[in-house]
Amino acid sequence: MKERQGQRSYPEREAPENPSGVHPLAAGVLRRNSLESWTKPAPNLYPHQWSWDSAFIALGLAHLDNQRAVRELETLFAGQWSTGKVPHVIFNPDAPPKSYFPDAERWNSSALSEHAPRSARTSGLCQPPVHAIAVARIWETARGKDERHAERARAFLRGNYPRLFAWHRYLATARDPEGSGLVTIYHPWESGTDNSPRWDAALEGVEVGEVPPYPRHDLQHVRDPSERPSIREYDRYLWLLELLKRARYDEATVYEAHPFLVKDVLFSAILVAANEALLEIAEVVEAPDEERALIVRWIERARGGLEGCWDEGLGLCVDYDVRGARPARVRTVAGLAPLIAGGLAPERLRTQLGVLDSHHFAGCPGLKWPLPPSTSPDEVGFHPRSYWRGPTWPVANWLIWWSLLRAGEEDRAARLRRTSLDQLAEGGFAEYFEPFTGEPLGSDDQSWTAAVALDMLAAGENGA
Ligand code: 9WN
Repeated sequence: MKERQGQRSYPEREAPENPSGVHPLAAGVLRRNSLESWTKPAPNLYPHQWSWDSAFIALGLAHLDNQRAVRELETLFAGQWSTGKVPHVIFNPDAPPKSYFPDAERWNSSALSEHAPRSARTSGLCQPPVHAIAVARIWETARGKDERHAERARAFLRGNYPRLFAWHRYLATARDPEGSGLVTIYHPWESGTDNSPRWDAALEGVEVGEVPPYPRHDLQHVRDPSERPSIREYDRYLWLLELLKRARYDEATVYEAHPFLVKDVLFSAILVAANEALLEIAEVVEAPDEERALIVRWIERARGGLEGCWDEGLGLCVDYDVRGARPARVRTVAGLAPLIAGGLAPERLRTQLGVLDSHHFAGCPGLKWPLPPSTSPDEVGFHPRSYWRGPTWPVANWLIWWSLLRAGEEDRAARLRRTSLDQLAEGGFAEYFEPFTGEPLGSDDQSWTAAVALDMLAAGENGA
């Protein structure tokens, strides 16, 4: 990963339509954050490679430069653990000192676990598995071009499929020893929605011990500390990390003693969608029938598991705190997990769409844009400026938009797409937005924000 910033120039392709010049601006964000074979999630706040960011980035890059999208994922998968786990961060040895914490030394994963890769330094956690969805997009964009492009993409799929399969198998086994169809996370960072009130009750049950001192480099990169998780939350994050280290990142040991084990419905739903993408990939690479049958079983089992987390009163799915043996009844966008997992009966789909449009989410009076806040404004844990406690996140909008298309809800998807692009045309490629004022928050020039805009633009008005 020895590269200098800003070396890439992506061929600018004419976008199907281009509200207020979003396309060249989005391509510019990815170009500036690019380090040749991978992309920083943000210019300063996140100087390493993050797992689900890279998957979203590859989705956007697929439309600009298919081979660069391939390299993004190849670089990420080079850090895969022998268990199949794709780590949530791959550390950039050339990142400026004191730019992000916890750093590679704090994780110390290669010294602690025989399963960690030797060639790259990584964290010991994982993040939602958007990767197969990105790989499928690389294939879809390449096969529409000439045979040379298609063959190169096919070769990538052949090489990448076994890695994707091992990743999904790890999630279906090590992360679901109960066979429930639902993925267990060990840390809020694994959810990708770090300080969401989804985790408040489970974190309350964690008794924080002696945490070695740590810096908050992240706070240098935002205008106001309230945009980032609080010190209390960070103490818990760092304590959980210490416990995972004591367990040497060993799955069975973690499962036995770790105080934070939660069945994450959003993670599980993304895995269903990713398994559908994996089936498409399996078809292209002519994977063995047994593997395809297993993927189908994972999909069915997970849809069943999500059904078991359905909360009739909320019209949402809710996470399950394994340690506390109770559901986390909180209204957040993660509750749209059934919509994201797909394959819904018409009645269930109607309920989810009704909740999405309702005053709890996109229909909340006073919103700047009719886009769902990450946490419903009527939740006690809601905070309009604090990270996943309320702001609108463009990646979440992308997930919902894409799920609406898959559910055959083209008109609704078109409206959401138009609104999301308008938000970015006005507010830029912020990490997230204050839902009532529309103020851009967190980092500017966030890569995945630019990437999802490119994917939405490429799809055209009808998601074609
Ligand atoms: C911790 C990089 C990542 C995203 C996560 C987002 C945030 C990190 C942090 O940034 O998490 O992993 O420092 O807050 O919550 O979804 O992948 O953009």
